[in-house]
This record gives sequence, C-alpha cells and structure tokens, in this order.
Amino acid sequence: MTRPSAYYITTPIYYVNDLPHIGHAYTTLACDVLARFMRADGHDVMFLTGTDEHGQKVEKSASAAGVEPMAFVDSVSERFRDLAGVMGFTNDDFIRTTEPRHISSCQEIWRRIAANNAPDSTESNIYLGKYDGWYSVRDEAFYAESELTKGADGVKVAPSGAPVEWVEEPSYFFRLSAWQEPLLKFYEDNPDFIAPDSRRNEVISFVRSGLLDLSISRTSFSWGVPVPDDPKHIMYVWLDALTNYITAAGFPDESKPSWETYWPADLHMVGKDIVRFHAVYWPAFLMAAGLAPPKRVYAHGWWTNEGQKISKSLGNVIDPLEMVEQYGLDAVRYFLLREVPFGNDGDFSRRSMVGRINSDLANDLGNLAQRTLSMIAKNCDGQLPSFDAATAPDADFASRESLLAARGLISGLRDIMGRQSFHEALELVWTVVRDANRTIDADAPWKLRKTDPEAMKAVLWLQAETIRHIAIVLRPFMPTAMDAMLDQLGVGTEAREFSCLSSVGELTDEHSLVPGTALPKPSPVFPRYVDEEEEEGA
Ligand code: ME8
Repeated sequence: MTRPSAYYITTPIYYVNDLPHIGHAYTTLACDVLARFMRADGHDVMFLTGTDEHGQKVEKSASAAGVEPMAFVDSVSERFRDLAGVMGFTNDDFIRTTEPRHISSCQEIWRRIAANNAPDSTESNIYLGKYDGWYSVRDEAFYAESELTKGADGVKVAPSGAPVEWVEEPSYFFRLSAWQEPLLKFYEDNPDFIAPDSRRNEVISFVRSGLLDLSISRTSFSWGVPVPDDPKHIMYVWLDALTNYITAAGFPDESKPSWETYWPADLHMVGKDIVRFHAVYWPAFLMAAGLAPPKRVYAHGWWTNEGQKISKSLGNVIDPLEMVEQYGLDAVRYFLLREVPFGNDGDFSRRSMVGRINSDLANDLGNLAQRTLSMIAKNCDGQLPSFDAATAPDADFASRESLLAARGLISGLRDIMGRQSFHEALELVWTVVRDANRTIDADAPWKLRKTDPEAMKAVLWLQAETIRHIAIVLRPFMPTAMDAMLDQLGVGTEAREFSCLSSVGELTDEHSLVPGTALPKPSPVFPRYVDEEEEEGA
C-alpha cells in the first residue's frame, strides 16, 4: 500500500543518566522543525523521542545513587520530558526502553534474527560464543585492539576518549560479517540512505574494510532485556535501544495500523558519533529479522562552546534551559539551525548568538514587520488597507516583486527541507526578508501618504501579505514569534498551514489578507538584545 502522506521521524533515545544539554536539544530541535514543517504541509507525522534506560552505565549510576535501577530511571527520565516543554517540542510519543511494549518488541526481534539463517549460509544469524575483548561502559561499545590509543595517564582509551575494560564472558554473537555484502548493496541501491555524503563515505569505507561478528549479549550484569530462552544473558544495550524505533511503530504487532503507516521510518536523525550503530548495525539487524530498514539516517555535527569541546569535566556544558531563559525560545531555535550549515560542526558563542538576534531577527525580520504594521496602525485606522490586484497600479511598486518571491518560497523550501538543509532554508527565507526591506524603502509608503494615499495602501497591503507568507513558512522554526506576527496580521489560527500559501504567480487568491480586517495594536516581535556584559564594559 502506498502512503504518500505519512512521515515518521525519530531522534536518538537519550542516555537517561546524563543531564539534557545543547547536543540533545539540537538533535530533537532539528526533528521538531521538520515534524512541524511536514505537518503544516499536510503530512501525517509521527515524531518520536525517548530515553535509553538499560545497560551497564545506568546500572552503575543507580548503584552509585544508592537506588534500584528502576527507581533511578523513573526519576531521571523525567528531565528529558521536561526538555520538550522548555524547547517547544511536539513529539507524538516518548518511548522508554523499560516499558513492557519495548521488552516484548526486543525479544521478538531477537527471535526473528535467530530464526533466520545468515546470507548464503545454513547457519543462524545468532550463535553462542565467548567474548574476549575491550568494552567501553561509557560508550556502551566494543572496540578492537587496533582502534585503541593510549590516554593521558597511559591507560587504553576508545576513539571517543572513553576508558575501556577487558571483558571475558559467554556471549551471543550476531553474524555481522555475513552482512557485509548485503549492506554494501543496500547502500548502493539507496544512495540517500546516509547523509551527508561525508558520513556516507565514512560508513561505506568502514563496511568495505571488513565486518567482525558482533557480541550482542552480556552476562556480567542484569539491567536489561533478558535474551529469550536464556535469561542469564542480557541483550546488548544497542540492539535493545535501536529497537525502540520499531516498538513505537507498533512492532511486534504488525497488524497495527501504525506499523503499516509508519514503518519503515522516513528519517532517523542522529549525531555523527552514533552513525555506525544506525547505518551499519541497525539495517543489518532489521534485514536479518526480515524487516525493512529505515529510509534515511542523517548524522549531524557537534557543537563546541566558545571553541572548546563540551564536557562535564571542563564544566562548560550548555544547559538548554539557561539558553532559553537568557535569549528566548524562538531566538535559540533560530540560532541553532541558522548558525551552522547542518551536518557540520559548530561553535556556540555568546557573541554570535547576540549577533544573530540583533541583525537577523531584530533588524531584518522584526523591523520588516514593525514598519508595515505600525504604518497600518497609524495611517489606515488599524485596518488592513484595501488592495485590488485588478485596479491597483501595481506595476509601479517594487513591493509586488517581494510578494511574488515570498509566494515562491514554499516550493524551494520543500526541496531543501527534504534534504534536511535547515540553514539553507533559513537563508532562502532571509533573501526574501531582506528583499522586502529593500522594496519598502524603494516604494517609500511614508512619502506616498501625502501624495497618493491609495498607492500607500497598496504598498502596505503588498508588504503585509509578504510578511504573512514569511511568517507561515517560518512557523516550524519559531512557532511562538511567528504566531504573534500572524496574530498582528489578523490571520486566524486555522489559516496558518502551507495550504494557505500559494506558489502561483498571482498577487491575490482566496487565502490573501482581507482588506478592512481590524488589526490589534502592533508590538515588536523581536526586540534588540541588549548584552548587559557589553553594556557594562562600554
Ligand atoms: O547516544 N553537539 O545517547 P546520548 C551535538 N542512547 N550533538 C551532541 C553533542 C554535541 N556537543 N553531544 C551529544 C546515545 N550530542 C544513545 C542513542 S539511539 C538508538 C541510542 C548528540 O544521550 C549525539 O550525537 O549520548 C547523539 O545524537 C545525542 O546527542 C546523544 O545521545
């Protein structure tokens, strides 16, 4: 069955024992903006996030806190639900890997993987063996000797810098080595599966270099999902965690409408550090279980803070709540997706944040809306001015060009958002914002006020209609501020979806602003940010 309108997007599920930081906020924000964009464009969206609550790391943290693991995860997973409130996230589900629905899903995927033979083999995908090797609890990952280096104090460390320990225990293995060729064929057949290209190349060369079988169970601790029929073994936390994406779609009950509608997922958004798990292990597990792999994995870059790596030990972790309190939610959402080309690493600095607020938001967009709205309030009795496309001497107005450009935005944005190129989407909208500021200067309605009031009204209407288009396409990025702008334009809440935009070359249609509509008193949506530290220094 085709499902043209469904769109299933996921964030990674976050390790429950860390405090939410800018990295978590960033991944989920990107998904939230895309989910809002797709909903506004008429898609049936399922947006999932949640917490990763099993594994040795969590068991250790609970024991350090002197509580049972379940009590520990119950209290700390709350912090990630709170983050959604702080950041304005609109996830449709929040999955916890300790939920019964997930335990049965994990055990079923295991059974199916085990029931099938590895490609070109008469042996099952899963076999019992013994793991002798290095393991990092912090990364919850196994490493080959060749991947390790000596850390500062001479002990061996993983590429992530995390310490490793030697593990020897009975373990079930997944015959990953047999999936090397099917994976390479899958990447070739699905060129959009991994993005951006740099990550795709990295993954393909990793797989080409040869895959080792993967240990997928542990016996030295118990906080996890028991392996079916052998509960001394706990499923490897990454097999457990990755399975969350199908649990939330209804697996193992494949008769559920949600399964039919949403699986395979359209997009797993992840950070670059966990691309291997999502683009190598996960499609191999799914194919081994006879299930379809997701359509796309996008691995974004990492943030540094004022040029420094963010880490607890450096004490420079950025708390999303503090950022929002200081700069405002819409500005933070805008900054994170505008400042850095999505996919690249980026640096957070106070200076660049304030720069974006004052130049892009206050000067460009805020000013554009404020100029038009305050002129309408003063000179048109607070009502949307009249405009008649048939009779207005529109050919004379530069402002009609910016309206036509604003009406063309959505088709460009659809393509750009389909590639998750968030910064490019914002740059495109800002070409129109800047253009509209230029055209209002060129038309100078403040001069027309005396010489030709009808022409002034036509210019103000054209500008107001341009702002309506801009505000509607920017709502996924800055929902609160754009709703405030649309309120000031008298646009009803039912008229803010993309179906109320038009990409055709006409100036008016049935969705256009209605002359005569009474408008509320305007107030600036983006005030300038006055940096107290700089003020004091000045
Ligand atoms: O990896 N900049 O959970 P996690 C940008 N439980 N992104 C960052 C970042 C930074 N400085 N620091 C972290 C896990 N991230 C697993 C996922 S999914 C089946 C299981 C990103 O809490 C990082 O890249 O460590 C990852 O996408 C997420 O935040 C961290 O998740």
